[in-house]
Amino acid sequence: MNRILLLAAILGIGATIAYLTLALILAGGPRPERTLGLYAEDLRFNSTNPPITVKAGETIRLILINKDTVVHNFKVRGLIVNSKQIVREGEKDEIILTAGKPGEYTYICTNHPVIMDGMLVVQR
Ligand SMILES: [Cu+2]
Repeated sequence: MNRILLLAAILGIGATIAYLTLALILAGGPRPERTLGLYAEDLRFNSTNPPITVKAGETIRLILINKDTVVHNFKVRGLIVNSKQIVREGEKDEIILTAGKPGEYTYICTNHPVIMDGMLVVQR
């Protein structure tokens, strides 16, 4: 009887470890090193479309918050940014961005690319 209880306990611990490992894998992906707020308001990002500077290899979280009544989004030209969701008024979206090769890239709102554009600077 004790052997059955021991076996059940071992199986239970094994299942728990397997579950936690799977949870860690599913929650994986790059961990952001810092978070930046990006407000879309009056057809600009943060009033002036400021440069966003990151180090090569750094992962940042961008929180895009729409304060306008029109639809905005965020995209970096020439880079695969893992979210291009359109954010409606009052909504926000989170973008995890891992900087690759050093250089200067243009970020835009694809709905208003002429006036909602700034530089993403990836430093060495
Ligand atoms: Cu826009």
